[in-house]
Amino acid sequence: MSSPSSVDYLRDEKLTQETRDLISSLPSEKGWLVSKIYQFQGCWHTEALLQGILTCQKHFEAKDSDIILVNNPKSGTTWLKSLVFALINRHKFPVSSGKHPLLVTNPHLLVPFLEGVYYESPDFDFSVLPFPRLMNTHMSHLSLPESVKNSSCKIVYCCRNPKDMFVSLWHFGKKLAPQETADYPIEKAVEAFCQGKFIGGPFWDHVLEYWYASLENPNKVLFVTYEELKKQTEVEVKRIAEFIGCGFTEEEEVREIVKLCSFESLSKLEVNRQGKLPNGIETNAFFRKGEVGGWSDTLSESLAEVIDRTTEDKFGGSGLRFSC
Ligand code: PAP
Repeated sequence: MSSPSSVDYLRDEKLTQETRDLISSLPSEKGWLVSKIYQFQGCWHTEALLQGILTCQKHFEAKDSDIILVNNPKSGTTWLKSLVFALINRHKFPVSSGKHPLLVTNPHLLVPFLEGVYYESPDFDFSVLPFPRLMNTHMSHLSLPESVKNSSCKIVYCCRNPKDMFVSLWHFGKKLAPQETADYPIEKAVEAFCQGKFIGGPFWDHVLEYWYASLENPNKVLFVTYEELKKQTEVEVKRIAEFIGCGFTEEEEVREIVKLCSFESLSKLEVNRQGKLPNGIETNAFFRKGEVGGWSDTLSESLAEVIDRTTEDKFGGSGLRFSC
């Protein structure tokens, strides 16, 4: 075992011989957060998530009606899961009933994480999910299963500014793997981040792949940002609803969903303050500050500049910019 962590994704106990053989041929690095990460199809992964991706690539059959939420880690997964779950189920579970599943269940348990489920339960039958199936992944565009690319399923991609994303991951890592991260200097973590050598990295390639996919095929990939979601949540939620084919007619419904899924509402719920996911992660780890520009309390100006410079290098010419 490579990590003392109590979280499943950071362990390697369920690896198949096939994964072990592949891993032995891949470039590897001592990771920030985990003792080793491996490069596969241009991205760096833990052994567990790599196995999940391989199984997903082999077995997942997308349907035209599927909705797949995609992002880099710590870029709005929990929020997007709750918003899209609430909007596609708004007739089945009206927010006004006061009995919404989100009031008693953490969003990660309502929307399965493809590579996580395929790691934990390789035989999981995705056909049992209610229609339309809603799932999420952190996979790069290149690594998506062929059926996702070839079907008419919808992809909603959420991007977050890299400094807030880094800081969110920095604090999440301290919660998840306190021993491994205790003596890890933030300067080294910024360096690893800028080199793309962290779980799910490189950040920039991930974003750019989906950015260009959204420009090439706007009916297939919708590109949203955490910052715009914060600034004008109702407008963005309506845009997502239109894109996945269930636009709103009632203003009231949008407002109720936005309120239910806000950081303030979700983070106060018992299930998100005291719960634990089956993989060992405490649900409160997904709710920290939920702010735009909150990086400034953790990153020094010089470290922020290092990330800014890398962003300019990588995003130059793409048309993508971050205001914070
Ligand atoms: P994941 O990729 O591991 O699932 P993810 O949900 O993307 O994590 O990221 C968590 C971040 O989203 C946290 O940001 P912070 O560390 O900067 O605070 C968390 O606070 C934020 N977050 C969670 N829920 C919401 C929400 N309802 N609204 C806004 N931000 C949220």
